[in-house]
Amino acid sequence: MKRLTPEQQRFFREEGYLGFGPFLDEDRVRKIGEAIDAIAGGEIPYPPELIRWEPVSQGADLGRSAARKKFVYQIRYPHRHIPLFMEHAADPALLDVVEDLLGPDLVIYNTQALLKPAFHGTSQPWHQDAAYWPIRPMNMVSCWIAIDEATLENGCMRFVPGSHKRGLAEHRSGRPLSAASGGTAAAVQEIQVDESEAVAVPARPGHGSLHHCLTHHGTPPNRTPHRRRAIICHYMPLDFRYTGPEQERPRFHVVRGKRCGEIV
Ligand SMILES: O=C(O)CCC(=O)C(=O)O
Repeated sequence: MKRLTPEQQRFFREEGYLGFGPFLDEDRVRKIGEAIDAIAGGEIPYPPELIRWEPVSQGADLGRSAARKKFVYQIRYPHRHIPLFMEHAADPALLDVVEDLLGPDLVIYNTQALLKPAFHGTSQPWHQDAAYWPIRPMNMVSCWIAIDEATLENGCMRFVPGSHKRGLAEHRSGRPLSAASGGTAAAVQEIQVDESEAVAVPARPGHGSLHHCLTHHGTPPNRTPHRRRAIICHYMPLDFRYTGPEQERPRFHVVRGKRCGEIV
């Protein structure tokens, strides 16, 4: 046991999620926030196909940094492109928490920054991460950390407790995604849930939550003047199998355990 109490581990096993914090101190939150803004604003080079835009951005002048910052909702795989995000994903303090849930050999599946701009940040419909991911067994953990205060009003995480025990549900395709690649669906995947079962997990900056890849979760839209940014790392144990098309297979970083440092 590295960082979670037996009660926190039991809660995660039973409920499929866990509110946790702090993960990050103020300085780290500020640096990650600045890097997210610099990518979103086009101030540092970033592969354009890895940035996704709010549906309301259509017709906007995205050449201007301020306008871009209002419309980016997803920055994919920042750990592969910016050292600060690799440092974050491999931060021993984070890995200690994840090790308590997944065991000693940890691999990064993916990272992303998800932004909900003020006034028009769209919802992330209810889904299970495993519906997007060509990885088996379905035993992965996501570590979601707020960069700005996340409330129910501006789009904090919501989970359906215990839903990870119900297997993979059939998803339907919702709104199209602006750029899709690498074993990821071309449209937002969604499921129906009974919202009366859901719990919200608001988070202060630097705090957040962990969830299992089968847990039903989603976030409401942001209609407030307060933007909501988050940095998310997705982890899996070393004994994973990639089941997507071989030509699209990414290379995954081993960040802890017996093959730490390898790319597999
Ligand atoms: O941050 C959000 O809006 C949604 C996050 C999410 O769906 C995830 O971390 O899997």
